[in-house]
Amino acid sequence: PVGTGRVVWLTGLSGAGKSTLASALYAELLARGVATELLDGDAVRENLSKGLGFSKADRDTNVRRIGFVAGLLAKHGVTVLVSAISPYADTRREVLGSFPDALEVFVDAPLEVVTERDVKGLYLKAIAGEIPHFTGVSDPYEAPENPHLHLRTDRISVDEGVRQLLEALKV
Ligand code: GGZ
Repeated sequence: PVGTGRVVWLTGLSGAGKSTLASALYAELLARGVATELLDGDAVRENLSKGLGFSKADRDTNVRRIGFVAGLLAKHGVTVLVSAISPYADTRREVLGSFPDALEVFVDAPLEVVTERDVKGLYLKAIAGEIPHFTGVSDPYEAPENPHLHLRTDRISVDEGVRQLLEALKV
């Protein structure tokens, strides 16, 4: 069906829980028969954005590419779930601003918590200076000032996060 699908844009630090929430929401939407697609930072960087690094210019290019693909999908009525750090407020504003009803979701856990979780061991390396431009450690993260949804993943469960996302989507 051609129509306008929603774009749900999850932004936050590495390890905050963006991918976990996006994939749980994706499964739930599929189960409800909602046409949906997932654009995950990791998968995008392995394919669409292969070769890009983590300078502001490269991150912005990555985020704009994701926005472009999200637009193509949304045009066909697909609910698009984006999971990418997308650390710069100006670029998020630009890309999200191109969708009439995009939801900006701040997936938030304090730096101490994500450093403690350190799912991939990246924070330990970043703190040791082995990864330059690591978001939250040696590179900026500009938190959304007025997100549609602010999920504190150190305080709520994945199920509760998904519940709030579904409520925000009104599905
Ligand atoms: C941040 C980095 C970096 C640096 C590698 N800074 O948690 P992850 O591992 O799986 O997801 C992170 C991913 C960041 O890609 P994004 O496309 O989401 O970033 S952005 O929106 O800013 O373009 C992380 C890993 O790549 N990673 N180096 N320096 N995260």
